[in-house]
Amino acid sequence: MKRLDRRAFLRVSAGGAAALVLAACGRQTTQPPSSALPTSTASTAARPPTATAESMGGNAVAPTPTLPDGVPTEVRITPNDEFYEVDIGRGQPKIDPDTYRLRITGLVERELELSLDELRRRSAGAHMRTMECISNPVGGNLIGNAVWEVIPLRELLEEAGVKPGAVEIITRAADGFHTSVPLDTALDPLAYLAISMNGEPLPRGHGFPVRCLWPGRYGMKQPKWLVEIEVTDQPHTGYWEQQGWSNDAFIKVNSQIELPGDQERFTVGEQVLISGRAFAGRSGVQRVEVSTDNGETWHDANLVQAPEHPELVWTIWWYVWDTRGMPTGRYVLKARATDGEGNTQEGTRSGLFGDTFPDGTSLIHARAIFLDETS
Ligand SMILES: Nc1nc2c(c(=O)[nH]1)N[C@H]1C(S)=C(S)[C@@H](COP(=O)(O)O)O[C@H]1N2
Ligand SMILES: [Mo]
Repeated sequence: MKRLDRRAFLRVSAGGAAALVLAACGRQTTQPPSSALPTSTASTAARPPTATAESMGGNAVAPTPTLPDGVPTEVRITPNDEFYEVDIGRGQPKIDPDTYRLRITGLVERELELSLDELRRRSAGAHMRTMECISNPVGGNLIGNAVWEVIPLRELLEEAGVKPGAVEIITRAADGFHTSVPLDTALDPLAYLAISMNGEPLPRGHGFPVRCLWPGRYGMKQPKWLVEIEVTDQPHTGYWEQQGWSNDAFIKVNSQIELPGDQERFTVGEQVLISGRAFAGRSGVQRVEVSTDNGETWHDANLVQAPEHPELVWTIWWYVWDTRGMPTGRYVLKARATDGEGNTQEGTRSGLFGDTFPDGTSLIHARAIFLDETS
């Protein structure tokens, strides 16, 4: 908990005495308890260990601004009909659930052929997981978060009995799409097959009846309409990989500003809520910083993370910008995230496919807003 000193307390008001709020800590659940919100009654509840009532200024303290509306308190789920869809454009297969079979073939002791009912019986319950496309551009929407009912792939591979010499699994889909991941990814206890999405059977556009959910990799490694898993001793080159996209497809640390909107106008003195989402690979998001001066200075944002395996779910972040006393004009807002291995987003250039080719982008998202005179 070394990071606690730097991150556990967040200054949400300016002036001589700041209200200090218990904020995000590392990768744990960070929903701010409502009692720690900086209302006038709660502002003394979460005070840094070093501050005393006297040093906080007693009655001379300027009134603490209340939090603006819309401060996120939980990790958001993307409704199925708003969840982005990417496919290779050969039409979305229509699979009959009664005759559907998932085949596990190749370097195994016993090939398996599993019906949807047989898969359902192996369900390990519902788990939250974020999916992002490798070609999601800076500030883009090719990312979504859902609760999926899952079957751990590892158990199926153990049932089939993986033979020595296996290095990868090739995953094949009903639309002709195919890709592969190393065997150790397939055997990761968090490598799942999904059969439902946000409480409904997997929608057709998202791979009915079965899709893959692998930890730490972009969507291109996670087939929808899955029909075959072949265990192999030969490295395989998948559909997008053949066209030059990354074979690893490890998710790069990235973040998007969602609020405020681009070119939005505020009045000097307002408490401006800056918030968005961040996502990273297997190590998760450990920090998000916000700049209101085009990257000159950075401030730690509050993090709101999933209670279970937050590293595999997007991190919602927020920061309240106190604009009292700021000059009027145009301000460039930026957000940058750092993953669990210490990789921090940098740079703002934009190249081919929004700089996503061939292995995704980690460039910083920026947004301009305006501060106008108080009327
Ligand atoms: N069968 C099949 N699976 C696929 C694809 C595809 O074209 N066909 N596209 C992949 C890509 S590039 C992404 S980003 C994700 C998108 O999943 P979604 O459409 O459910 O968001 O599915 C992956 N799985
Ligand atoms: Mo993708």
